[in-house]
Amino acid sequence: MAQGQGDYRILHEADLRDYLAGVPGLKALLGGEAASWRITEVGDGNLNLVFIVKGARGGIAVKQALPYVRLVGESWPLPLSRAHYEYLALMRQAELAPGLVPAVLHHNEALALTVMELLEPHIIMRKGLVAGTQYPRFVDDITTFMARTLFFTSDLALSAAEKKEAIAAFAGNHALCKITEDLIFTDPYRIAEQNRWTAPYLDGLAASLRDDMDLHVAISRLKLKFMASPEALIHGDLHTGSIMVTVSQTRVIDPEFAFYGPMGFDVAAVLANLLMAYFASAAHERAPGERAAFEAWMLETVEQVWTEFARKFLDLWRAGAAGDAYPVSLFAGEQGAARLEAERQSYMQRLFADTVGFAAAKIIRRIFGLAHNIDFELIDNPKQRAVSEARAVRLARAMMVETDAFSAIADVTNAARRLRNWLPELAAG
Ligand code: SR1
Ligand code: MG
Repeated sequence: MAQGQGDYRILHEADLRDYLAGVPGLKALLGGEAASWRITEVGDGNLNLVFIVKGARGGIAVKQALPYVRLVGESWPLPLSRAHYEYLALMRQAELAPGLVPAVLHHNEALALTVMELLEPHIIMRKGLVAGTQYPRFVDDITTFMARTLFFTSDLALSAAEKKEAIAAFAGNHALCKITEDLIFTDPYRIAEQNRWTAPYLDGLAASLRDDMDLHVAISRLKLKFMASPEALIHGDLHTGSIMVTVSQTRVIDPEFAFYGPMGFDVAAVLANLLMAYFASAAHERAPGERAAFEAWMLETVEQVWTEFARKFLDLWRAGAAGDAYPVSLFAGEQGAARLEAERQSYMQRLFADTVGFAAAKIIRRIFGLAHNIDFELIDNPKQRAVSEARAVRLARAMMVETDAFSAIADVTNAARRLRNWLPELAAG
């Protein structure tokens, strides 16, 4: 089928049924008559339509980009091209981290539509964490995904020409980057129409964010790093809502924010969202101590995500980096090997500092910005929710402004543990 820009239309159930029936491979995969296929729109993200389609033989997931931000409506237009970048990223991630992203079965550029394997019985990880479920495969899978996708798209693995071509291939995804630049790195620190928080309890904290110049300097440095550090192909939105899990499988979905950016932003997204799940956990308890084992697992997981990621990334580097950075010819002999190893360690220390700062930014945006997460939102009692959020913000502010005090991942988990029962002073309700 010819795919011109003018061919775009928002697919409703009947159009989607006809469309899928016209794609031979999909028709066969679904099986039976098209009229009998069960089609359900299940999208609960902020941007797109997502349909699950089930036939007599099998099922598929269909994602279509809308020409606007779903969460806000038509008043906020957004380019359909994000579906193209998501498709590109999914294909690249599938090569680099096989089995850790959903298989793409079909893509239509003009309709901004991608058909993927149906992940079943997987659920969105964030929902599982709210329920207090532990995921034993998660650390190994997510660290393999991050180490491999970040290392192999960086200058450590690519030639300079390959890297620049790859940056260019994603450079057009700037509208999605701009969402991040505004919603994460700017709006929570100023008056912005779309900001919201648990009022009135966090009114004082929201106001203090707007006056805190140390924080404004720190977030601005992070924003610049996000805008001007094309280190690797990053997922760009790697929170626990972009990860689907069972206890034995992990799949990373939704890379529509992908571009060449700072590696720490992806690692931070994972850590920040685990930390928020940890701080929300106390308020999801039905009896005191009920979730103690889950919370201990959460903090262990935070530690292991960093340590395993760093170990795997360094192993890939040591195994032989074919990229143009750090030319082998400059590090010959025993002395060269020792200096290169020292350099690898300082590279990881810088990456850790970036990760700590970005994780703080990710936490603050979910508490004061436009897009919140169900870890906190499902806490019905607003005062209890505000207490959990204030604990997370206290940690985040320290991580962003006193980043040097967090030189190892245990510094982060110890601080989180200390804040577990801290009682913040909240504005009166
Ligand atoms: C307007 S989009 C809001 C958020 O949803 C996505 O998942 C990204 O996190 C984005 O910042
Ligand atoms: Mg998403």
